[in-house]
Amino acid sequence: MSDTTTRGPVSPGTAPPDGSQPELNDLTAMPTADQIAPQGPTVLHHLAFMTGDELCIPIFKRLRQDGTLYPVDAPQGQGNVSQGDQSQVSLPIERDPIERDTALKIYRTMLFTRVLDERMLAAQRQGRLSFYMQCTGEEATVIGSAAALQDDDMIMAQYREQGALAWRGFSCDEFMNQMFGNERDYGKGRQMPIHYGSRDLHYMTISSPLATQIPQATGYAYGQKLAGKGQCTITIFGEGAASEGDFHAALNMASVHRVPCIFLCRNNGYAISTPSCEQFAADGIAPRAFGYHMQSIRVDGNDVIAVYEATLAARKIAVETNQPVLIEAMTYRLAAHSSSDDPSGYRSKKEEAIWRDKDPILRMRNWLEAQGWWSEEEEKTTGDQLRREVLESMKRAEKLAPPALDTLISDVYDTPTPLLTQQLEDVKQHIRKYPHAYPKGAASMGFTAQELEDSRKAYQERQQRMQSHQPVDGGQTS
Ligand SMILES: Cc1ncc(C[n+]2csc(CCOP(=O)(O)OP(=O)(O)O)c2C)c(N)n1
Ligand SMILES: [Mg+2]
Repeated sequence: MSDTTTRGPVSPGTAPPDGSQPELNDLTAMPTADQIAPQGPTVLHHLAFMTGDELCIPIFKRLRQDGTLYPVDAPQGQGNVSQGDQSQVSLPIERDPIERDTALKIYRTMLFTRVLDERMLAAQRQGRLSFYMQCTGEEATVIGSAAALQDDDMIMAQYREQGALAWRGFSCDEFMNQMFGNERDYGKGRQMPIHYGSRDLHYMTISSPLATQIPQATGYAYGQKLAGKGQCTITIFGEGAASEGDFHAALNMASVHRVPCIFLCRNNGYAISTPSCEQFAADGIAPRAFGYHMQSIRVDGNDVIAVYEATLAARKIAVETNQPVLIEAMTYRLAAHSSSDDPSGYRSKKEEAIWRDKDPILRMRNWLEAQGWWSEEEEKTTGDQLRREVLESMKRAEKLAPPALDTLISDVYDTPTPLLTQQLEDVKQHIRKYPHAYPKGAASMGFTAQELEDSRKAYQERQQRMQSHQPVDGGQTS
């Protein structure tokens, strides 16, 4: 027995059936339950529990690994984004999926990101850099999505999305200055490597506490909606971060307040050593959107065309109808979690090999070559040129001085507090005593190379005297 006359509860974020925008907080403008077309039985007179397994979320794929395209299947809509019925939105897929110049720029950015990752991990192993995190294997998700946005849309990322920043034009020198924390680092050397950010490029500075950027993105997108300039925000996060409460609060608020925000989850299979099968019992991240009455799509994250088209369509929905969208990109973290991690302790070489065969860069290269847009020769020349660029840039950044010591206490208070000022003075005194132990800090305080050398020798002599139990003050005892 079923009853199809009523349907509820109704989300207050649901648009009126006439397609007009409800005023915020104007609940009288919201549709009532009977205005929403029922789609199935809403009242049952027998027990029926549901788990969500009734839904099977497919994966949107466009590109095979050999570079050929899958034939597009129905339905193909006319590109209308429905305001009223949000149950399904189909947008047309362009026949030429990505135009040539954009495709080549995406590919070069993917190559740059891979080269940067290789060189910086090597630099960390050589002791030149304290820490690094690779995007390896996830370049299609990160760069394909960034490429589908407008340049002034906001990006709020997690930490593995250097490719999105490179896409926006962050230079190799800017990456290096951040990683080496030198005087040109926008963050003034206060953060670990990989905490990039650029106000000019609309890329919020990375913050490591997981998921903090997700509710911030909802808030930022709300501001964009109020500003009415047709911009949106994308927030990118891992499936591990989606276990934080912040994720749920962010989606709920975004849906209730109808904000133009794209939530892009990189489901790369792991949160450090925890495989996704141990992270959640349900079918991944995509279905979580339904709990908030949001549109959701799952894409092959190693398929740059699928990611690009899904993000393009999500942007259209977000900006034209002020609705948030969730994208779950299925991909794989080919590298270790970070330079401090060793995945051999928790996953097999066989598993890694399976995913190496699905390399997103190789897949895109195959497609570009099939289009006649790329060649073996260009691959080699570009690879050599990128490796040179990264190495030269690294050498430049390493040589630059650190930020001036006084900046340690600037930017928080208009006038630093007496305690902070005293602490800075203590640091300086300590450096004056042992300048050779803090060569960069000492250099920024005006110590010459000769003075550092003298300090080092004096220190060594003191140490030797102490080891041979000679009095430090030259034998004079009181
Ligand atoms: C609030 C918080 N808890 C724990 C950590 C430690 N931590 C750093 S990265 C990470 C795993 C995140 O996994 P995921 O979100 O899937 O991103 P991925 O590293 O796979 O890209 C954890 C637990 C943290 N940085 N912040
Ligand atoms: Mg992960």
